[in-house]
Amino acid sequence: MTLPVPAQSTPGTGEQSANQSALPPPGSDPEWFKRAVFYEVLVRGFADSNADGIGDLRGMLGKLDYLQWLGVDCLWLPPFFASPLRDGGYDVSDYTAVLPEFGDIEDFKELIGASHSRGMRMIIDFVMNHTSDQHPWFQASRSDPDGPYGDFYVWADDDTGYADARIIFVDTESSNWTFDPVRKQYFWHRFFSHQPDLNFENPKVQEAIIDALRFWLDLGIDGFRLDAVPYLFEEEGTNCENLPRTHEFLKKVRKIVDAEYPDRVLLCEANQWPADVVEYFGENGDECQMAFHFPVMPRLFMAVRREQRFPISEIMAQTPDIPDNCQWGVFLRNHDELTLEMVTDEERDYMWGEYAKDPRMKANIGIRRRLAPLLDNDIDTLELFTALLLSLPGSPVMYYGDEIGMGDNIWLGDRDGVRTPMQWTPDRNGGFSTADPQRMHLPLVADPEYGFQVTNVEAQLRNSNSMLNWIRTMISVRKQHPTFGVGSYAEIGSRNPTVLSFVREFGDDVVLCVNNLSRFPQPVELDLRRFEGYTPVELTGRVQFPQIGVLPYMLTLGGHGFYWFELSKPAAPAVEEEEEDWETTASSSVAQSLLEAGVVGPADSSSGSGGLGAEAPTNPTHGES
Ligand code: TEU
Ligand code: CA
Repeated sequence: MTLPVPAQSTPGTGEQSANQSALPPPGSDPEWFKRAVFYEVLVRGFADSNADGIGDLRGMLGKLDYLQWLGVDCLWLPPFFASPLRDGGYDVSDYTAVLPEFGDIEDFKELIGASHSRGMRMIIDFVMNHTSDQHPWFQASRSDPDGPYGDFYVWADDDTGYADARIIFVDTESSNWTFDPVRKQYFWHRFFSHQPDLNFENPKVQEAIIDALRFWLDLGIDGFRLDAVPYLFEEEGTNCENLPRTHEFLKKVRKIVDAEYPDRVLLCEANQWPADVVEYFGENGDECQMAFHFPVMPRLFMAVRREQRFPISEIMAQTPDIPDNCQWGVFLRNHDELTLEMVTDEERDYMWGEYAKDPRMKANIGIRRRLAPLLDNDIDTLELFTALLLSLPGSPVMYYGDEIGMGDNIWLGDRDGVRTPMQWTPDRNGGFSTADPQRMHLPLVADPEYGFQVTNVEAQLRNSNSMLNWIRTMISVRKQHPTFGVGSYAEIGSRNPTVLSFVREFGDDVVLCVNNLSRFPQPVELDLRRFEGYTPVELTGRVQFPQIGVLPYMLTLGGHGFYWFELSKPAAPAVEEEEEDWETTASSSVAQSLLEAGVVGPADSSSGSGGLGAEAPTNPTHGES
């Protein structure tokens, strides 16, 4: 069932011949990830090609045109390796084998070839911290302690070690140690007890992991999302997170990847505070090129509910600069719960109070809901959040289905409620699969508000005002301004705390972003003196706004409204040159802009009446003196 995805708007981006990559030659674009829009897509949940109710690689192959049309630059595939699937594939039982339900290596090769031929890169998840207890390494380690795999895991005679290490999956685990009846010892695990941690003290483990990384890099992937990297090494008396040995090993991996595989990215998942996360870039950018900015994510949700910018301003202020060759990964939601590991206890209670009114919405230290339900399916708030995702410093990482406002199912276990099948059409199984509905690996969302009958790609493709088309437009606007990917970030303060404003600058590409975090219309006056004489042009409609003068720049925003303004340099810098004292300059340009704003007529400009806050006529020709 192919969807009527419109032919590629821009010629040449259509499909090259299947095996001819449309990507720049390897080695020629090492920082592609800084300008990329990422899209996390679960193989299991995207499209089922063989009617067994389980999404698969060939199903995804059939949807690449849709992802290219949407404007995705890089796919992120969570684990699709052999696994008992007790943790959504993050419990790997063979690092170099595709889970048969998903397909095989040939399917994967074809998928990556077809993705590259559309100019779309692909990174895959790699779970190096732990394996499934079904992995042959663990089976050998427990049954033959003196054998070659005896020391592949972290074993101990009792469960008292590393007592300062917190438990992450508090819903299911009461200890990070589990006794193994075969080996009659305890093994260490930071996540589920069926996910024993690998012992990175053992060089053979490091070697085996690096071999597995090479296996996929040889197949042409563009990089890895490195899962749960803060926990690779343990040390008594520490919280066993972010240890120097962990950073050493990641630097070793980076060196190998850079040396043997140009233009590949390492995107690390370190759910940590900003000061700890930036260490994963390495002092001089010699560790991971990218890292998710976990702390900003929950604060977007906090700020909009508190209708105050401070949660965002504060965390951005706490976020250290990063090496030039590095980039943050910004996300709103992903395949996990909305994690509240990196907020204070009060903030966590506040977030649970605001966003998890039903206890079933809680999972571990977070909230297992999708974006649209979290924001009460309010289109303005959804657009505001998407605008922040696409304009805050870093590369945006979208989550499959959020582009159509998919709902969730809090009655499913663990985090499966946010991993339900993609909703392509109002037909059977939402067009995800032609299997019998009862055979779905997870039920499709079928509630009156978010059900696939109403929320699906087909319906939104047809409606030019749909969330889907709007997001596609915003992604294309973003692509026209490299500053969104590589520009600096500077917050513009104002007396109205409900409005978050910041400027992204990259040479002449200057964009002012103004965001109303409150549900009510808000006025804001911005100190834009350093852009005096610049003319703001709103980016979605290319409408010119009044030229910026020395006076505070007045804007009004609708509830949860936002603006993206391109600030284009004034044609000819008129007055600046003459070294006039401020008094006259100010008065002259004040008069100038009042004049231009038509607030006062030429004759009586000297009277200075009208002053601050006077409405400037928004006629597009304004400023083209
Ligand atoms: O999660 C690792 C991690 O750090 C968790 O804290 C994560 O941020 C979240 O709170 C977990 O729900 C990764 C994967 O994203 C997750 O799906 C896996 O379950 C976990 O690793 C174990 O592999
Ligand atoms: Ca299938």
